[in-house]
Amino acid sequence: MVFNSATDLFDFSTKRVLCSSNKRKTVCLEGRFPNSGEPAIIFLEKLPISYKTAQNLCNNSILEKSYNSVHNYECTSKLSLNGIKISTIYPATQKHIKKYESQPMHIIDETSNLYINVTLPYITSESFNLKWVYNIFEHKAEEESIVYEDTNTETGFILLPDLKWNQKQIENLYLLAIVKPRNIKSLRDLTDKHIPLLLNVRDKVTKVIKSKYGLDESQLRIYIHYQPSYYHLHIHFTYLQYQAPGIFIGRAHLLSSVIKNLELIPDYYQKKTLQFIIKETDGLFLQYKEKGLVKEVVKEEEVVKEK
Ligand code: M7G
Repeated sequence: MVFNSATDLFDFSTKRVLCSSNKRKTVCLEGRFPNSGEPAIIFLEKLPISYKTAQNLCNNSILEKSYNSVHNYECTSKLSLNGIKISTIYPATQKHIKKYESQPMHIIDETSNLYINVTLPYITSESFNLKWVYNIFEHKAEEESIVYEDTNTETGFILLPDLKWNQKQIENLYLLAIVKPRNIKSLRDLTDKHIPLLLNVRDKVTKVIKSKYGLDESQLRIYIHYQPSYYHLHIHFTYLQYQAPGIFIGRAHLLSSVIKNLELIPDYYQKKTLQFIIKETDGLFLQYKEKGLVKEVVKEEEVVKEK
């Protein structure tokens, strides 16, 4: 949603908190904008303190001694140093709401058979809309944000800032390379034939990041999510020191390992059992649960009986 004035945002009425994180300093709210029938999500995130901001904070703030210690202070800074990034999703579908809602998680062991018989049919019928990706390709959206474009239909890609990055400081640098071929849904579709594509993305993006943002390849976390939210292959580039969401084991696969695996075994990702972490309310989890494919601990009495 594009706001004509900040008033729309101020008048957002909150229905509930979907999730929050003290560590990441974020909170995600479900609610409604004034005069709109459909639900919306707003995601608020405190911005990292860059070196420049830190200096300004020291020079331009009111400091009060904290009540419990002589060494701690509470700092009230100028509004301009107190930025909060706000992202909105409007209209928000039930799928969006589930994606952001805090939920118990589970780990699934997906064999190649389970991929073909459970995951693939589900993602073919149910995955998130890719219109935003095609709009970017056709320069109908975010054209001014494109950092680099390689137009080759087999090895090309578009590099642009991820929605999560406000581009103001490298402390939370987050860029996305979206590949040009439209037939690679995820890691599962990658074979040795895609090595030139992956190398091209890695080599060109790291050069661009070095010249534009001054970071070396060794300072970047470069990875692919499995399962992704959007089934059109894209590669995440984040600053290594930034604890970006989704960098944990069970979600992120380092690009360098992906390339090495494909060099060793051409159909590695068609054969491999892949583990993924998924929320309990996710439709894909429910498919696995219905089919009795979620690992559960056998009750103690049953173990005793079997002895
Ligand atoms: P993912 O691995 O499919 O799943 O990543 P995730 O969203 O659970 O991480 C998709 C990435 O695309 C995320 O990092 C999103 O923040 C980003 N993204 C999603 N949308 C709808 C947009 C968009 O419209 N523009 C941009 N620039 N990034 C987006």
